[in-house]
Amino acid sequence: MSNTLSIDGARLWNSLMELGEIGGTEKGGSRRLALTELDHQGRELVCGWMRDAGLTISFDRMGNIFGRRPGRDNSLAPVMTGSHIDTQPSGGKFDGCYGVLAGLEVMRVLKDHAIVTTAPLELAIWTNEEGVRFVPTMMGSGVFSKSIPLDHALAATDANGLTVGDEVKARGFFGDEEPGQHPVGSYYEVHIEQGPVLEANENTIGVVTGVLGQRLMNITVTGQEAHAGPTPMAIRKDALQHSLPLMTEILALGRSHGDSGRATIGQVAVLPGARNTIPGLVKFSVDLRNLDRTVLEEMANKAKMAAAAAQERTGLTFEVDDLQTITPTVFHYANVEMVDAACKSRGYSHQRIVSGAGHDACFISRIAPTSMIFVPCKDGISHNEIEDAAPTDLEAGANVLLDVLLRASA
Ligand code: HGY
Ligand code: MN
Ligand code: MN
Repeated sequence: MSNTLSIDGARLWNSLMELGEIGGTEKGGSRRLALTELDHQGRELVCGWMRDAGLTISFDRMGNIFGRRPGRDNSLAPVMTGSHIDTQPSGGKFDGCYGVLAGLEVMRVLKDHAIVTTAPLELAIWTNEEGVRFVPTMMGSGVFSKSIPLDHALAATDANGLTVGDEVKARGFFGDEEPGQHPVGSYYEVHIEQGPVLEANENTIGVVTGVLGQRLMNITVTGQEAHAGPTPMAIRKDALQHSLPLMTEILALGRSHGDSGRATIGQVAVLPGARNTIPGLVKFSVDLRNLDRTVLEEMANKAKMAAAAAQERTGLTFEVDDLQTITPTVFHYANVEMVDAACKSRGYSHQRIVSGAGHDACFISRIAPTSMIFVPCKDGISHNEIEDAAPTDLEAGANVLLDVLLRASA
């Protein structure tokens, strides 16, 4: 494989910075929640770049966007790359966007050099990967891979009662294509690691072999609102007071279930939210992860049992809402080896790594041979406005993607 061809790192960096300005935040991050006007503006910008790079754009009913580059034999299933450009509420410029724009940069380089592959290439932008405004998470790729029913996804509502279906139509990224009708020959996604491993080991590339599984839940605790002054402590039905021990127990699950165990409570609503009213209702999110499917199930069961025991002990109501189960992912050996070979041929320092973060590649790996390419991010920080990455690492990851896409579509 000749490595004479390389991507234009400055062009990639400039596109990342320009996209990052849409929904730009004070500390240099981005806020473009899925299917908001800002997400729409980001999609419009990137679709314009995709057209300029010679791609033909199509959408499916989930608002997933596909940019297609024809090959010599268009009867072949496309080799696909992609990621997401929706962000966390206080997200960074690189999570997801790097994968889309590195894929775009590959298409730009191939156009610059008038290179035609045998199989067609496609660049995908998946709808609502982050699952912040609308649950379930990794929604667009989940529906595309038939892991999430389309109707369930389109009916998902945000805090204001707006549905995904309404918002996809309103933003004009609604296509007639049934999600998943699109053949995929193989899929490669490049992403920042979002953790500390590559930087600590001073490796440029992570050859991703798999992804932790996830169990996402909401727990609602119902007590009784009462006055904070006259109500003695002994007779209170304080939903927050009785939520705290359960939250502590759930977080401890992340530390007691192996190196890949994770437990996070990222959202907590305390109602009615008045300083001098005893909380009658608390609703909180639970995000459990593990590489071992059985252990993940054990963690989820322990969380549910702890909630049931809390209800027994306190007399308050503890309701567990099982939102989403994503089984651990093992990427395809041949695709992983292809990434590894590309790193060796480029002389990039690299290592095998498991992803703690979920990615669209998890779902796409259920319908097509898939692997991922990681690059380090500064201090391993992500889902944070200060998220940062070295231009040289971003360039290296995109070069590996270029080599892998060329090889896979040869
Ligand atoms: O939650 C995740 O791992 C991803 O960032 N959606
Ligand atoms: Mn991501
Ligand atoms: Mn993310």
